[in-house]
Amino acid sequence: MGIADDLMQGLGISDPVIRLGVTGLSRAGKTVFITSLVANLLDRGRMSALRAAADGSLKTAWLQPQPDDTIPRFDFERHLAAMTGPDPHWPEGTRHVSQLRLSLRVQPRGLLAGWRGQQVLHLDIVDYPGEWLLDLRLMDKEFDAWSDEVFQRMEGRPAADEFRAALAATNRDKFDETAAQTLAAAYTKHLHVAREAGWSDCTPGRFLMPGELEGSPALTFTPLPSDFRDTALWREFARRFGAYKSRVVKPFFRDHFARIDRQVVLMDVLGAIHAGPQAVEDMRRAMADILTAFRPGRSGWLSQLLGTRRVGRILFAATKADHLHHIQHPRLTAITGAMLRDARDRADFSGARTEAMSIASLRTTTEETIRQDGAELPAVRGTLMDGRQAAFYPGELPSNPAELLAHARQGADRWLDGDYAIMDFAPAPNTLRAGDGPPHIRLDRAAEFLFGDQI
Ligand SMILES: Nc1nc2c(ncn2[C@@H]2O[C@H](COP(=O)(O)OP(=O)(O)OP(=O)(O)O)[C@@H](O)[C@H]2O)c(=O)[nH]1
Ligand SMILES: [Mg+2]
Repeated sequence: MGIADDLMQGLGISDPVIRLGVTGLSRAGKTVFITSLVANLLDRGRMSALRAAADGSLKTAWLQPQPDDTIPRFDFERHLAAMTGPDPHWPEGTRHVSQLRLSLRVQPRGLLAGWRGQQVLHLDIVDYPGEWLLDLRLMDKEFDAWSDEVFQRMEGRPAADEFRAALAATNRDKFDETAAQTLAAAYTKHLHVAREAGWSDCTPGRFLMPGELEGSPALTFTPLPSDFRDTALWREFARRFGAYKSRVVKPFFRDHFARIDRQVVLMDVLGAIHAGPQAVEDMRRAMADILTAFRPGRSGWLSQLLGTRRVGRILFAATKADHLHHIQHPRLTAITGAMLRDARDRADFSGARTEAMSIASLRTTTEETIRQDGAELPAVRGTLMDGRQAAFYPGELPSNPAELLAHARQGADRWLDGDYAIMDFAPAPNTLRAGDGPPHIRLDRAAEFLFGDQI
């Protein structure tokens, strides 16, 4: 680095920026992850696996006004107060994309360390829903093909009958805005209910999180059965589907996705296992679709948009691992890795480094052994959402992930050897020691993988 560069940096003009994308399907744990990561980077007492924190080269971290004037700021203080305040609770679901800038002052290591002064590096963290990446699949589809696909997908999913009933009651030969809104509301409800029940692929993604587009024509359409073809309703919905792609999906990829350097994809793998084999298979497919965004191929609008830019590292993190005793964590990681294997093979990540991990952004439990029918079981204890304390053993994950995934792939509707229970724990009341962030599991290792090489 030359003197001119040093001078520029002293003035804060060319401080390097790492844009860290945080995504995952709805309720995967994005908000809790960002809040805990930032809190643990500000107070680094529990970040020993982040090398720069352990060896002291990371001197200070502080929050800055974020640089993009049109993106809402991630509400770090409010979420942290919810999770670690006197009456700890989980933050609310997120309603829009948001961003936060954390600046880090680092003493460079290596040969010239003494000679080079401290550097400032900005970590811009962007929170966006994974459903918006799933929308990529819509881009090369026409309305009729998309409609067919969605009707196939709808089989066996909840609240589909109400949408079908609304369709049957619609006058298809005359386009009427009120009728369009009724249909869109029934379809959106179906997506929400399916999402709640553990289904992953619930697109169009913006229907679940409309933000300022709520009620706009670009979000007021639904798939239509083929016997609606050439009707007035079909023509208008096909047009709106086109508008959704060009006015909603494309700008997201251009303005947010294309600028990301490092990415974490959070996955509620335990939640899907609990929901059953179909939810696991659906999550596997959704993840495969999400991965195509990171390997867009040679042609097509996305690769034109990205040019030579690529995400350098992608972490796939199974969240909420505090529901399991640590002796089961390797199995959870293995299942997560296996779930992605096909997708990674298909997507061929020659450019990016990827890794699978099991983490808990906010640890809510302690471990203990419980006795049940004469057996000793490795359990976890925490505070339930109603305030009661409970110790709980969720069942034993299979040692061979292929077994579990094969079962899911065969379309089974329940697991063979018992169900995997899951319990909702509330954040544990805790008194943080000075210098410590909130308790977590392997958040420091996640940070080391994601940007440890840059600081
Ligand atoms: N036990 C445990 N539960 C977690 C953890 N992280 C998230 N959760 C649970 O998962 C829920 C969703 O977490 P969020 O961080 O709000 O998820 P999100 O991906 O931001 O969700 P949306 O914004 O609605 O898409 C929380 O309300 C908690 O119930 C964790 O580390 N441990
Ligand atoms: Mg959120």
